[in-house]
Amino acid sequence: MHKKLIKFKNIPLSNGLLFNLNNKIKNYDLKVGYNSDTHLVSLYDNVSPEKLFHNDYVYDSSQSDTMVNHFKEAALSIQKKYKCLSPLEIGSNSGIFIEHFSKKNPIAVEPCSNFAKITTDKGIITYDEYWGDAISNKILNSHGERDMIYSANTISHIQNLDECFKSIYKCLSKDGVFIIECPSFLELLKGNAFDQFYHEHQSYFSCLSLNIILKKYNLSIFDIELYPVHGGTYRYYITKDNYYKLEENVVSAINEEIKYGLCNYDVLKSKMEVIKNNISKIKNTLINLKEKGAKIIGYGASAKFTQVTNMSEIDNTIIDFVMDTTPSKQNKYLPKSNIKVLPYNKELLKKADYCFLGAWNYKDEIMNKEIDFLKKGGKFITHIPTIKIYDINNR
Ligand code: JHZ
Repeated sequence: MHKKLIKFKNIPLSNGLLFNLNNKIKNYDLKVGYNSDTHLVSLYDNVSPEKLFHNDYVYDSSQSDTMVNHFKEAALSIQKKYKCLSPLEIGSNSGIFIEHFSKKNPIAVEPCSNFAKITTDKGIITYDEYWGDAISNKILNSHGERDMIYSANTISHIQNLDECFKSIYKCLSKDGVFIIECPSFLELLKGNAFDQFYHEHQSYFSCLSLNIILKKYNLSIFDIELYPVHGGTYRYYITKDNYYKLEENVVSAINEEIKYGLCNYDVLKSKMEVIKNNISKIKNTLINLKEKGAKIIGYGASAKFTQVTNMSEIDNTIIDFVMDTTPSKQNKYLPKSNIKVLPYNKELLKKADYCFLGAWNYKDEIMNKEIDFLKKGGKFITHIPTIKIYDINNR
């Protein structure tokens, strides 16, 4: 049974940056619901995938050292564990995972053609298509079954899970392994990371909900690892027809989720109240600082930055601009808040008393890089798990 959890009204697309302030923006309600049969929390009445993932897509995973290292380590560790003679990545973005398989004839699927081109330029056969029935048939016919299918932060973007998992089952060899990485819903709730709710993120998987859904397709999670990236990410190892033996850590992960209350609608509802409260606190803190004359800038124009500013009604009268290293985001404006994205430049930090850390998930990486700013009295603000100000003494 489907139950409503929370609705955020009039939210623009988090990566829908504007070329100029005359551009028309479209806002959509962001509706989050809970399915009491599968225990999956997901969006309903979402916008179409074509509006979200297209040839002007701006998110580039290679802009953060943390992610570059994470995906390299993932690629090496997976190749140590499994043969990986016929790897496939679904949602390859800038290719920072699949490029480490270059000696093994890898294949990539990436619907954003600007990023598909980047992976192609790295010498990897890349199909710029949405994952589903058509592309899985094409891959099977042209290249044969895959013994390792990897997908990070993409399966949680796919709206038609039925077609997605049927296509995986079809392409995966008998002894193949299907590996999904995506933020853990348990960690999202523990960290109050409400800014992970945005239109791109269709499903907020827990180990429990994902396993229930996979079982309908004769797929199941047999191993699991937790990584700190994106606020707490699970790497799920999935087998076809129970080829691999179930590890105890999967059972423990599911038990922890049940104990926390991920099957309990009232617990989830009460967490939504905490989130609403935090959103008001963020708004009040930033407005108070601004009223006292503070200069506030943003650091890292992540999708989460767009979400937190719009959810807490913070705009360019409060945050002067946001710096980001991603060329395709620079000199554009964040939708609705109208905050301008400037190319990263250390000198710009000198204009700020406070730096609002949109990319809170890279707090350590960024604070280490900007230690001089802190030493000179600058402060960072993070909003997850709750609003907090860091200076040189408490970083
Ligand atoms: P970052 C993306 O979310 C989008 P976002 C997507 N929907 C998804 O699923 C998640 O990832 C997992 C910049 N930056 O990685 C780079 C600097 O400028 O938190 C990025 O624009 N300087 C696919 O957008 C942004 O910050 C730096 O030193 O929330 C971070 O975005 C660093 C470290 C980052 O993902």
